[in-house]
Amino acid sequence: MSRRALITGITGQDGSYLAELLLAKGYEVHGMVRRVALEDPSRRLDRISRVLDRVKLHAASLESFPSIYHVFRLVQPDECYHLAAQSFVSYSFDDEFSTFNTNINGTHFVLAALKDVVPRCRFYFAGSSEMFGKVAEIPQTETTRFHPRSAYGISKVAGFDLTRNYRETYNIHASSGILFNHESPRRGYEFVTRKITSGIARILKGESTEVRLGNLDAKRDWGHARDYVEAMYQMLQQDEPDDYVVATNRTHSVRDFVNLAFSIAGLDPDKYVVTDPGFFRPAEVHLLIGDPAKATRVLGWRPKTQFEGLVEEMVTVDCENAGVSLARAKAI
Ligand code: G4F
Repeated sequence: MSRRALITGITGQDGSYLAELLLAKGYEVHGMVRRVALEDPSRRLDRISRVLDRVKLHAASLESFPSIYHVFRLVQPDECYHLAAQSFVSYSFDDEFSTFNTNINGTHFVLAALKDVVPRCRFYFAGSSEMFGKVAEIPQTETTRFHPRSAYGISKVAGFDLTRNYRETYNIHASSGILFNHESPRRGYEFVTRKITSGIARILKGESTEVRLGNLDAKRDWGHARDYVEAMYQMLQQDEPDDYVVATNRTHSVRDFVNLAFSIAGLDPDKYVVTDPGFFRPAEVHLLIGDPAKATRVLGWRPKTQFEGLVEEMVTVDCENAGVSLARAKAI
């Protein structure tokens, strides 16, 4: 009988890649989605359109314990990947309250339902490099002290602690991935990488003349989401649950991303990129770079896509989607 996986946040970037991976491995894949998503499939289920006929979706809300409990009773999963969250750091400065509600209570509800209904179900929590915040050491590892700089980062530390607590207290097979930034052509438009690559496509199409950005000096360890979901899967295949850094061990500034993306499109960033103080954050995480040695040693995981390939793929796909030929763009 095939194994059953339940993914919260299946409609997001990571959820869509993970659903594809698990289906390819023969899993029966279930997704927990908000009711509004089911009512607006063309927009909200876009990322999982390729697999929509092969996954089973269940309406539930991270704000409602009964709705989550009901889905666990119905699905009886062997593995649960808890990816759903308010994941935009910037927004967490505008609304700390909803970020805490969704990310902390939501994680607690999922863990509590799992413990009650399917205590042998393996659990994955989507931790984040934002937990390191004002970094205590370079590069960051599983033992680096957390110092979050936003409500988002704090909420992820709480989720991480909840996950470890359920592991130690209730003997749940619960693991956390401390994932550094991971991008793809399926990234949300509000995140800086997609904002840049989709902005380039709009410029080439003649629909825009600029890309407005905040802090270009922030540095991130950027990998490809498709690679990172493999690490999530591997964590739940281990005999013992544990926590793992998932990163590339390379860091680049936002400016590096801008320069490479614009050069791929044959454009001069100085003509189009505008620095806008409105996009600066009240507290910034200046430098992230992760050491994935433990994930490599224990899980056999390595990033397959490097920074250059990631940027090229994102620019290319956004231009294709906009109907702009990159070859022609370069000739302009
Ligand atoms: O793309 P970002 O919004 O991602 P951020 O804040 O690093 O968070 C992402 O990665 C985390 C993992 O470390 C996840 F946990 C989290 O859910 C999310 O996926 O911003 C990246 C950097 C920041 O330093 C930001 O200040 O880009 C800088 N930036 C500069 N201009 C901008 C902009 N960010 C955004 N979103 N928009 C700008 O215009």
